[in-house]
Amino acid sequence: SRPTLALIGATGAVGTVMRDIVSTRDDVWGEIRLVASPRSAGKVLRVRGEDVVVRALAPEVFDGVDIAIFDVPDEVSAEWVPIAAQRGAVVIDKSGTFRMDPDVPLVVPEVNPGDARDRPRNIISTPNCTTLSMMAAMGALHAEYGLRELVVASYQAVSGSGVAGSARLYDEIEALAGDRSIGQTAGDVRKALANKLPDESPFPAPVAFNVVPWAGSYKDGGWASEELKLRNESRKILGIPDLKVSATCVRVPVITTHSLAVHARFEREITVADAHRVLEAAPTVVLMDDPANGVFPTPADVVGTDPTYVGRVRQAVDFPNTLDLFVCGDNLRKGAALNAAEIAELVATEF
Ligand code: 2RA
Repeated sequence: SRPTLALIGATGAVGTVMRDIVSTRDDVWGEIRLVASPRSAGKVLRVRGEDVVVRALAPEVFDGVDIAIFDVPDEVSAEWVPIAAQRGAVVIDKSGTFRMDPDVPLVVPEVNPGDARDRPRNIISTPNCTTLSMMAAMGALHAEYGLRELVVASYQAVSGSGVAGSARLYDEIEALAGDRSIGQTAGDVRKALANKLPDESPFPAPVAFNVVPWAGSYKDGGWASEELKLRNESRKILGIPDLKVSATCVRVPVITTHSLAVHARFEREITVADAHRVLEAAPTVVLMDDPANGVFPTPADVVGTDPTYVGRVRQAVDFPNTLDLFVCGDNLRKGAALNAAEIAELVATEF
């Protein structure tokens, strides 16, 4: 019989994309239940062309649920994911709470689909959107050439911080639009925004007319949590416990689609042609690599689509077996909702 799916966090930035994704992919679901905080309960939202009333998060909403996809803050997942799992649902969790738990697989269907079957806690984690944005491409290259080191700089979209992140960039742009004197004196953007948008921003600096070298929370040694996630999660997904990874995460004035500049060293010799062949053969990767003709991926051209886009593949001149490349992926789709939906579809085949 067709499994019952519950979407927890149905009204958030990812939840909205999730409803679109389950409405447009092959329909393998019986009932689809929408769940959110009590604040959103009672709202009517459309899924698969039908109106569904949002239910408030409570233990009973998991009765009869086969698979539950959670996209809620870490502390909500910490409390509610075990409740859903104990009530018999296979939980696919997007939060950071369980990702590094050795009893919870961290799955990217293109890279380690088999891990989804080994889930002693009835929980499967889906990675951080920044890690996910490069995984399909790096997984394909790793499978043939053996990845040894990654040095990454991210260019992260504001919707990574949810609806509030997108709202903030739109508000900042609106507040500053038309003022052609802005962005020319130290602190002028900050000052103008302090006057016009006194509410607290989800970002630690202006994000319009700016780039912000920070994503996530403060960690020892001056690292941002996002940078450590990139390291730890890449190691776990790729199954390379000693993969060397160093990252700098930066927020940029883009609404949706994360980009990464990746410097990757491999075990075996690899040329640009080798990488092109592997990436072209990877079903969910799109190669856009003809810079002489202005062809490379940019967020504005890929937002709203499913694949991982790769361009600017170059042989690093001074580093053996090393490529530099640029990756773009929609952080709300493959970076979040789509990966969770693909894991859910994998699990659904067991029913
Ligand atoms: C961000 N990766 O972009 C985070 C969201 N989970 O803020």
